[in-house]
Amino acid sequence: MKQKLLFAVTLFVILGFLIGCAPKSESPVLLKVEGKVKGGSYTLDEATFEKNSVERTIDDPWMGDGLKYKGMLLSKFIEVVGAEADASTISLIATDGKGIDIPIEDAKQWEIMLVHWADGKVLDEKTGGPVKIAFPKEAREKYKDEQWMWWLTTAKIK
Ligand SMILES: Nc1nc2c(c(=O)[nH]1)N[C@H]1C(S)=C(S)[C@@H](COP(=O)(O)O)O[C@H]1N2
Ligand SMILES: [Mo]
Repeated sequence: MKQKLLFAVTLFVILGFLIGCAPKSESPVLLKVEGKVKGGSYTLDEATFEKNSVERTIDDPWMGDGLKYKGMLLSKFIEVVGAEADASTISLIATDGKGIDIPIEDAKQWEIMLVHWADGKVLDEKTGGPVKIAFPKEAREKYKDEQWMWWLTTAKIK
């Protein structure tokens, strides 16, 4: 009886160890963040991104009005990546080398969104994924249609 118990306990310990060592299923990287962030760099994965995401109905000058977009607001992004107190600008860079600089002041004032889902589906290359930027109505005076950058993969906090 004692032996059986010992066996069961040993099995449990070994199983626990194996489960603990199993490679974690990794969440895909959405944005590499560099510059003035805690620790010098930050890798924003999809799981963390989703946890901090919100949904908004947005009129997209390129894709149409009233679209259900889900993503991270830039104000949240600054918090999550740990932007340093003296940072003033978020520079977002796309795979084609194009980019946009957004003052952190604007990010605090307006709900500027890093979009990763549209109508429940992940943005693909055709629709501007993995991440594209979307501006709310109130910010359109400053940010023109041409500045709705797609294919964002890097952010530099300056
Ligand atoms: N990453 C990225 N986003 C971008 C662009 C671009 O070249 N690269 N072009 C912008 C401009 S100038 C326009 S007019 C629209 C539409 O681009 P298109 O005419 O190439 O479809 O996307 C905007 N977003
Ligand atoms: Mo354009």
